[in-house]
Amino acid sequence: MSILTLPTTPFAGQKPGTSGLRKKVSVFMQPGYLENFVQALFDGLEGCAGQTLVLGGDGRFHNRAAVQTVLRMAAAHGFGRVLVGRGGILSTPAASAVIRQHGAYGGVVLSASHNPGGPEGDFGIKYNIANGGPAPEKITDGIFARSQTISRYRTSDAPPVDIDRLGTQHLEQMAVEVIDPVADYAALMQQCFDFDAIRRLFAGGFRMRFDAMNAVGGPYAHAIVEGLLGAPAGTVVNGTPLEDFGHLHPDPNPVNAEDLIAHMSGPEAPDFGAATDGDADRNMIVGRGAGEAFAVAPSDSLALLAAHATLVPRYRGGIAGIARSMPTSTAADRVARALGIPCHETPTGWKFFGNLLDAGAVTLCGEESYGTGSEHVREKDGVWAVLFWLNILAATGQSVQQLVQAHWARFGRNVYSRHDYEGVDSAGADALMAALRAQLPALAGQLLDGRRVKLADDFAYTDPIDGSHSERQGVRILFEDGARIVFRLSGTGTEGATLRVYLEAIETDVGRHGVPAQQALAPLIDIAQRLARIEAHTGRTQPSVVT
Ligand code: G16
Repeated sequence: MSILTLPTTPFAGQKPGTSGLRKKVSVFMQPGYLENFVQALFDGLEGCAGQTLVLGGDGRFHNRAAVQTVLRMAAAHGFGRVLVGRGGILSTPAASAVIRQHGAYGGVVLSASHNPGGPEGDFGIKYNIANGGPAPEKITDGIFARSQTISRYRTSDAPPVDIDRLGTQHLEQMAVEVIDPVADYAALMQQCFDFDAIRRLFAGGFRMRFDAMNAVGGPYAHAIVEGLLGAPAGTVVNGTPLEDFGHLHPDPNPVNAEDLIAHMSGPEAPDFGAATDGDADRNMIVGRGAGEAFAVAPSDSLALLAAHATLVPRYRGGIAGIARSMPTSTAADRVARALGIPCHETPTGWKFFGNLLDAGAVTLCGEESYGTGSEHVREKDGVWAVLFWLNILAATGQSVQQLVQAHWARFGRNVYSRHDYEGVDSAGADALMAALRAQLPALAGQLLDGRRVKLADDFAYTDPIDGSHSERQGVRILFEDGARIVFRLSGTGTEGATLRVYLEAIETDVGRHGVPAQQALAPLIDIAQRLARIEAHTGRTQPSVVT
């Protein structure tokens, strides 16, 4: 065991409140940088001696080296056992499942989620607590505070562990158990869904394209979709995790997953398309439309899963409630009303769902950012969402498009879009938000292009379970007709600032459900650009990504 000195400058710029640290690989490779975070983390974990830690990542560049660093430091801090996914691989939801299943003290997940990987890309580390969910703010704030003051770290001098060999080895006194990264997770999925029905669906010729984007969803999709569910070989594409994701940006949306969209267009398109992101917690669902792909908006996906939940064995008895992040459309609220269950509105970030899930107050959760999940783990879960859709498709015999259109006909359509202005100057973005906040008191009751503002505020949230309070979670402008515009700055980017503008309008006229979202939302887009003076503050006339 050694006690080594950290470089004098601690890591800088972790945003307090984010669930982990995400930076360029080059930043993470600075001597002592990762060690600083891990020491600050372990210093705050009381009673971890003798306990079990779960460890794995999404396989991106630097994953293997970081696994060894964390293993050595865990041994020096007296952990009794570390469960590490073979090859250092564990998807974020699988890590959550393993933590819960094995009663672990917590878990370290190495991932920068949907951010690009490779030597020029991003790396990240996050800590999950014993319930399997992201560490709450009091833990992440503590890590950050300690990281600024510590000057040493404790590590083992033992040689690297062979993380490609299943079974138990020892690093000093600590047992290192290399586990199959898929096994526990696949068992959990079989408890959730009607695998027989989905198997029959595939056996009947149903065709699917699962694009794992060269990221960590691949091994799970291969084992479950092609293995356990009998989908033909080739159903899963880009299914081997690559250190640089094969230069793909593993953030499944119609822009980054354009190859999937292309395959879902045209007469040869399979029946169902799906993609997962870098660490397989996000998902995108795509159906086959009339000659073109039919991409399901994540907010609609959450609402539709909730409306059909009783078709799925795990949720056969009904769901207790739904939670969605504030910028996510209110489509789920309509379903909740119809089911007579609560729908909670939380700030952006999966960690805000944890208390509600632990308390049994909600069963399903979702976010506009392609994240959907349930009480089965404490993370959003991309492969679970895809299996949920497959279960519904098998149970109803309908297509994705038929299901969504029927949903809109019953509940109305929440036409939705997100406009991202990526990599803008941080000072300009901050000034934009400050100017918007300053306008809020005067906005209520105003008529903007014929729409009356019902409420304009900066979203604040009090957790109904533990009373913790979060402020300044995004500017929202709610109109009397149900339309909404939300502005917030991303918490996950690593370059400059990203302004997100979320736009939503309610369409109850079935005859207008086919109008393209950008067209239907044009008046709101115009209001948003004017109100926030986006061009003046950012120099941008157009968003960089529209989803
Ligand atoms: C993370 C959180 C998500 C959240 C997203 C927001 O996603 O886990 O719950 O919706 O950040 O991102 P942004 O602040 O950029 O809008 P992930 O997939 O990066 O872990």
